[in-house]
Amino acid sequence: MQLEKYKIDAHNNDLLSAHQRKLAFISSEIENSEAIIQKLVNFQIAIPSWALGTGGTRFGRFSGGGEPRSLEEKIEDVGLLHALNNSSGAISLHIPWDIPQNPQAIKVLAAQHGLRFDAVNSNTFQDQPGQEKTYKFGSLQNVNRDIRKQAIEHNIEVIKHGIELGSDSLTIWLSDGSCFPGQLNFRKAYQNTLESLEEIYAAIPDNWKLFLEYKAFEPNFYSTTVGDWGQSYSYVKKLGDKAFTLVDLGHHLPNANIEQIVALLLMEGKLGGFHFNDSKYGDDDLTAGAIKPYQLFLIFNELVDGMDARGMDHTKDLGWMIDASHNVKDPLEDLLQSVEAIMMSYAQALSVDRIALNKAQDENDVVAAQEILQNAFRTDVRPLVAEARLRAGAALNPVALYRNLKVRENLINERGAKAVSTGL
Ligand code: LRH
Ligand code: MN
Ligand code: MN
Repeated sequence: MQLEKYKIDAHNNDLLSAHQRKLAFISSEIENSEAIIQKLVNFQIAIPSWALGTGGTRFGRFSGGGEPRSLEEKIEDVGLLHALNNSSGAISLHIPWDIPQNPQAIKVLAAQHGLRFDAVNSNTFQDQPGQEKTYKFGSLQNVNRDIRKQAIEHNIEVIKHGIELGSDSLTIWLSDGSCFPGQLNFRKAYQNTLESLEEIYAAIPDNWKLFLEYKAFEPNFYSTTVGDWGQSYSYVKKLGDKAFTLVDLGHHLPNANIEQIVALLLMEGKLGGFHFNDSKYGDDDLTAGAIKPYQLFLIFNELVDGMDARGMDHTKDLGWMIDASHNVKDPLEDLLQSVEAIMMSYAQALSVDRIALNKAQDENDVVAAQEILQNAFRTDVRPLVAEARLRAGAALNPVALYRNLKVRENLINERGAKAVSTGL
């Protein structure tokens, strides 16, 4: 489906005067609003190819229809998102869920939609049809050298696909671990995993990054071999300068202080990037900001502070990705909501008066510090995010335009009501 520019312009014209009123107010409230808008225009969040279809649970999956049936259609869907919000200019592929048969043509198609390829993800948590050896008892940690070798080779294969597409990072998430005490020798599992990672790391090109994503539980329920940020950090530290920890917001034990984890990883130069989502219980993969928006803001507060302290480029020096996929929403509407929530948190964090905050911290003025952060969080920055979209030629209200244009209905007409995407 094509989203013509004149339709976006007509939508924007309808909303323009109300938008300008709100923008004028917020610009008078926030001193650096112009600089924030510029940063928002440049900020891009990668869309995972596996979030374009309705996710499911092990109890069922309820497709909404019109889901992308091929990598080409997934790129088209991300292209639609990007046309609507100008903030989804990259796609993250999961291999072998998405194998580019003709990488050159795929690259051209992505470029036509203004998209680039973000991190490529390997998959050694499932057995694929025709696969020789099983990952039932782990992949990179496995007691069997041949199984480890198969998993290493798969990762190297994924790097090759990524190089062909112009990607510059590999994300490794391992489901490796154990379900029962005694099943695994923790130290041997660690050593095997480290040696396997070293072999993969040796195949990482010089201009690439390796992201090691941690997760506390699931599918293993007693131990996970890369179970928390400390474990990931200990591996990436040993691997070298191209290896970093990836934080997926849903992968922590309840009440973990994620913003503190982020601050410390950044300080150590080992924060690689994010998988944004939200959750109430565990790895629920709900829309970013749907449950704990204050936490999302506090994370961005640390990011802005820490990245600026290290002179990092907000747009390039970390990997920004969404990782969400659930059961009840139209996935494209959900992704628009996630991107909006992330942009709002980023804008709010950029509006924090850092000099005043530092002063309050240095004077142990707890109340003032809290006031500064909560003021920023309670400020409605949506007009700034909308203005960034307007300036970039995207829609003032992407979800409303998506609905007005009946995008899902069109996709169902084109692809069929039973079209179900590959992935989780
Ligand atoms: C694991 C995870 C990881 C996978 C994705 C499908 O829970 O977050 O990032 O690659 O889900
Ligand atoms: Mn993830
Ligand atoms: Mn996850």
